Amino acid sequence: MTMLVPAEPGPFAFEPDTTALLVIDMQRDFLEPGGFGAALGNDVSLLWSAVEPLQRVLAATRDAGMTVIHTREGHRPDMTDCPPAKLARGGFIGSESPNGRILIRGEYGHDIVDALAPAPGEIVLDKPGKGSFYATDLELMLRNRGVKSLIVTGVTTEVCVHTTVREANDRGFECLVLEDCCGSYFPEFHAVALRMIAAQGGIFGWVGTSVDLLEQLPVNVAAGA
Ligand code: C5J
Repeated sequence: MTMLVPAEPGPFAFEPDTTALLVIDMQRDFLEPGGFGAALGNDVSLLWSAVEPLQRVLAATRDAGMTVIHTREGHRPDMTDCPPAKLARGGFIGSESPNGRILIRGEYGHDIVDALAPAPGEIVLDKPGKGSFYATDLELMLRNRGVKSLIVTGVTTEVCVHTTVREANDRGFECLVLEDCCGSYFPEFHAVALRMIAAQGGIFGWVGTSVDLLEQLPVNVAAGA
């Protein structure tokens, strides 16, 4: 059952059985006041435009029985997995905040926002870096499940989403990035990051919208086509 989603630079073909939805770092520390994003001086409200479309995509992919993976950027409480070079430029990591220690696993702020809470059985992947493949078992899990394509969403577009798409592309996974399900503190970076993915014949992957994906997904899956 191959599905075709209108996208740039051309239609994205995928099969739900071999496709996973990746929801990257929709954590309180990036989306809510008092966390990492806010400590860096960003307007965290800019990321919330992705939440409602992502809720719809999550509902459809769950209905379709697709693999759903949520990632969380963060570190062990003793921060032994946080490179000094990262800490030096993100000096708030490990600091106390109203939501607990910033970007530390187990803290309230490190977890995913309530609106996008993982459903039972969905994979929640903790990662110490920007890329979802770096120092994680993501590739192993995808290969074990026979996943070939990824629908990529989350924040921020030009940092963790982009790094993950590049890593995935190098590993042979075909990525469709849903532009309305991603977000950035810098609208211009969001736009350019998406253009970079689809440029040059789709040098890193495809860029589409949740609306176009959802036009395909529920209808075709419900019909068992
Ligand atoms: C950042 C991320 N922006 N999840 N992390 O530092 O994109």
